This record gives sequence, C-alpha cells and structure tokens, in this order.
Amino acid sequence: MRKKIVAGNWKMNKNLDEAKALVSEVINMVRDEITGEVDVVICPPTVYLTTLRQYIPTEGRLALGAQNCHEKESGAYTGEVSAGMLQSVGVQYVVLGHSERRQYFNETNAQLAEKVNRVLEASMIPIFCCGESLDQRENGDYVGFVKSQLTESLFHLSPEQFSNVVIAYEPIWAIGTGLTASAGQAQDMHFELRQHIASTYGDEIAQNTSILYGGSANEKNAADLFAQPDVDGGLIGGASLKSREFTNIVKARQ
Ligand code: 3PY
Repeated sequence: MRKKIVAGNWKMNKNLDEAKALVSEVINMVRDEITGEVDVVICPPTVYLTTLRQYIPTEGRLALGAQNCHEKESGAYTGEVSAGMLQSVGVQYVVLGHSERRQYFNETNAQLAEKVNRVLEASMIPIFCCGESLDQRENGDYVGFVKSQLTESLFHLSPEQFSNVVIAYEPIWAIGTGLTASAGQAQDMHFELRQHIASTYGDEIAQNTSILYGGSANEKNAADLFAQPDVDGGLIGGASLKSREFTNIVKARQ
C-alpha cells in the first residue's frame, strides 16, 4: 500500500516566532483531529529546521522536510547546505526540483539526479517535483516532457532506491497563480506517470509510489483531488501557511 502524504512547502515565508506558532498550531490540530493513515510533512525555511525539530515528535505521523539541498556532499560551496547536514538535524524528507528552483536557480534534470542521490545516500526521502509550463501544456507534448523529467533525474536509481522516492506533480501554470489543475487533469497526469514508472520498475513499485499533487491545492479543492485513484496526497504551498486550512487539507486526505 502506498503512503498518503500531505506536505506543506512554506517557501520563503515567516519569521522565527511566526514559524514556531504555526508549527505548534499544526501539531496540535493534527494530534486532535487526524485519526486516519496520513503522513504530514512540514517543510519550513532551512534556517528554522533545527528549532522546529524540537517541536515535532520523533514518533508519529509528523515529519520534518527541507525545501532543497546541494548536490555535493561537502566542500567550498559558500552559503549552501548538504543532504548530510539536513539529515544530522533530523530532516526526513527533502523537496527537490520545485519549479521555482528550476526557474530561478536554473536547476537541471542532471543536477537534480545528483541531488536525489545525495538525499537517498543520507537515508532521507526525496519529494521530486515535476511539471509542465502553460506553453508546453497548450502547444507541446507535455506528458512526454514531464515523463522525461522523471527519466533524466530518477531512472538511474536501482529499484530499491526508487522505492524510497516520492513524486510531486506540480504544473507550473498552477503554482502561485491561483489556477489549479482540475481533478481530472491531475488524475490523467498521475496515471501517465505511474505507467511510466511501471515501464521501468514494474507494476509493484509503480503501485507503491506515492504521487502527490501540488499547485494551488487548497481546502476547497483538496477533497476532489484526493478522490482521484492516482493522487496520493499533496504538496501544499500558500495554504500550508494557515494552520486551519492546512489541517483541513490533511483531513481531506486521511
Ligand atoms: C504551490 O502550491 O503553489 C506550490 O508550489 C507547492 O509546492
């Protein structure tokens, strides 16, 4: 059985006091209101990881995630953070290849393949983001484009390694725009990606791979998205900054 996961990507938001308040609220609401099987991952800015680790129980459904890491193990990379460093402060998941990183920091599929390697070597779980632009969706082979992101960044992994990867489909045209893929559009792409995974790793691994939807998911559209058979959860942007709304999204997934 594949895992249901709802991850909150806080992006570059909140000061330390606000971050502590938000994580405390989410922890309390999740503890009091969520009874079903769903893992909840909080991905705050890197600078707060060590502090927020102390708030998150080490056992249970809550986990700490980072939003990025460097592709090298260590060295002269001023300002960067390695996978090993994240692991050493208790991080369990790392979001990789978010479209904002691809767009503003020119991350490539080849570079992301290295980041995926570092995260797995450090015994953490990559949440690998993929997705097409509006132009690609309207004018091109957008399914082929998203499949090639998986092929180029993930398909060098052994079956055992791949079994530890989570995928997040985030159409770029639905990020920060208020537009969301319809439940049907999300399902179609998730189905295609699962088939693509099956073609390389076989049905069993494909059926066990969690594929999350991201891109303006919120408390209003979450239930519809999560009702789709191939949508296993969400990577939530803006709506993860509000404890009530984020918890409602988790409720919709449990
Ligand atoms: C969004 O929902 O806008 C996201 O980018 C989630 O990562």
